[in-house]
Amino acid sequence: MKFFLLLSAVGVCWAQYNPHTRQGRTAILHLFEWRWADIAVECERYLARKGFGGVQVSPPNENAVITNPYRPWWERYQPVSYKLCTRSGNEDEFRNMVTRCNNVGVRIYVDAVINHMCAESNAPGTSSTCGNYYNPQNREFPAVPYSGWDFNDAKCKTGSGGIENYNDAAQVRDCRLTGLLDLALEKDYVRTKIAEYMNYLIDIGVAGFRLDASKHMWPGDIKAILDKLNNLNTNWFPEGSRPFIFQEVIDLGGEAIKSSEYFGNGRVTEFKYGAKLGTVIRKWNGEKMAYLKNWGEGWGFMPSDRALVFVDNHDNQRGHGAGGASILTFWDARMYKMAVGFMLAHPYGIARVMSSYRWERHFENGKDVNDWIGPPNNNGATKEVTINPDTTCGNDWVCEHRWRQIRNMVAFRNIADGEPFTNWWDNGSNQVAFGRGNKAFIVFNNDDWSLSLTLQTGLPAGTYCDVISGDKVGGDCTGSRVYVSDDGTAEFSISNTAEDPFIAIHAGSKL
Ligand code: QV4
Ligand code: CA
Repeated sequence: MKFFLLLSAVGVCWAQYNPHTRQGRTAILHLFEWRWADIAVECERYLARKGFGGVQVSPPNENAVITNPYRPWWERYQPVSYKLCTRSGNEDEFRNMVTRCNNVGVRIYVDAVINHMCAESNAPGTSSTCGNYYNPQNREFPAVPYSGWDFNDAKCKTGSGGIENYNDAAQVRDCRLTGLLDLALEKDYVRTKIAEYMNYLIDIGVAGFRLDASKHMWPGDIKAILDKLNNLNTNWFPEGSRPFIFQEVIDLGGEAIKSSEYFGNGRVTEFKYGAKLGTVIRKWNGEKMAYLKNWGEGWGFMPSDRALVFVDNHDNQRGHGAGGASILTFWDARMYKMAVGFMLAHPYGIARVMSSYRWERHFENGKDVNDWIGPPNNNGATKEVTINPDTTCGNDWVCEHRWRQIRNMVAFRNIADGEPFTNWWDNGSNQVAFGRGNKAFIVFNNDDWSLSLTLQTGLPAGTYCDVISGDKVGGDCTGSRVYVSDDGTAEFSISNTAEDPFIAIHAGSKL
């Protein structure tokens, strides 16, 4: 029995489904557009202590510098080469970040843009983040090098050369996504160049990859690239560890391409999660929190052990990609905190927390025409993430991950890890509660009336600090307290007008 357990533990540790987070850390964090220098110090001063498992970073490879509009965030999804220089920093800074984060047990996952190079419409020249020459019209990317042979121009069968119909899997994979030059991933040369880039990052010490635009790549081509990857760097990871893989596939149903085609390669982003949770918390379409009782596979989501979940991402928080108007973001802070709280309390999937910057939104006919605005910057140079005396961030960095309610739910998820979903209660409407074994318990009131009742928590008797209204500091609670009786029950009351209409307690918040 012991031997079997040991074997299965090793199996889990090897697989591409495992984020290789340090024991007792679960959630991952997207530090969108952060500089490497800021991420390094954030790992050391905050993330390790607060129990974050790892960080998804913006693409580290050279991209086209776009000046019309001026330095949009999305220029980073237009590769020019695999050299490591971007607005986030140079190669030395990247290496320094990976080392420092790993040394405090926080992993780094790279956003790998390997489906395409930059858009055909960019002018030839050296307007790129490392200054390398490229000529998209001639398919010249000498810093890789790629040439005309390495693109899908001949393979794509649409008249425009772009994707015209998402019900045709071949054109989704072989044609251009919004004008982006589509790489011929069936060629061994192209696979090798991409694998060299990813192996370079693995050897530096990254723990895995988000594979951008995976829907636009054949699962078999992705597999052929992954088969060329090294094991993780043994300075920080056990011998034989495979890189963590999560593939960006937007599958809300009704298209030719299904998430399940990608399960063999690694995890897949579950976009239904944020779209549905937003609808429930907003109480749109007759949805209510009571229906969350069978949240997860019960809602038609992919298997939990294949899913990477999030409330919002860098695309759909500004109307790109999928999810639509139901997506909750920091702009709707009250509902957002509830949604992120629910996600982190619930056992389904690997959870990713979003950390954003503020931009000036300007809606015309319901669309934000400023959806392109890049990170806070001085003449294009990304601004430092400064920290205010109250621990929030300055320079227009939102730092949702530093909001008490979110940061404390990351700790809740760590403590609840591996515990079953238990003691569900609901009022048939938008008041719900559930526990995680005998480790943690959470109660929500998203109704228009107050909640006041006694619930079975499953927790040992004692006094617990609510980690939503405050923290446990020393032997005291800075927020409200919950008294669990010998029989595991406790009284809860939550006003519907509270700024945060939910309460969460766990083994680590017990006095
Ligand atoms: C424009 C026209 C095109 C035309 C082209 C001609 O709109 O019709 O073909 O010019 O040159 C930007 C612009 C876009 C522009 C294009 C090329 O928004 O208007 O095309 O560049 O210059 C991000 C942004 C995109 C951006 C892209 C590249 O979201 O707007 O395109 O970066 O800079 C689908 C996919 C999914 C994708 C999602 C957004 O299935 O994979 O759309 N999500 C990922 C990333 C996302 C990124 C990409 C994929 C591409 O999360 O951030 O797109 O790498 O659902
Ligand atoms: Ca493609």
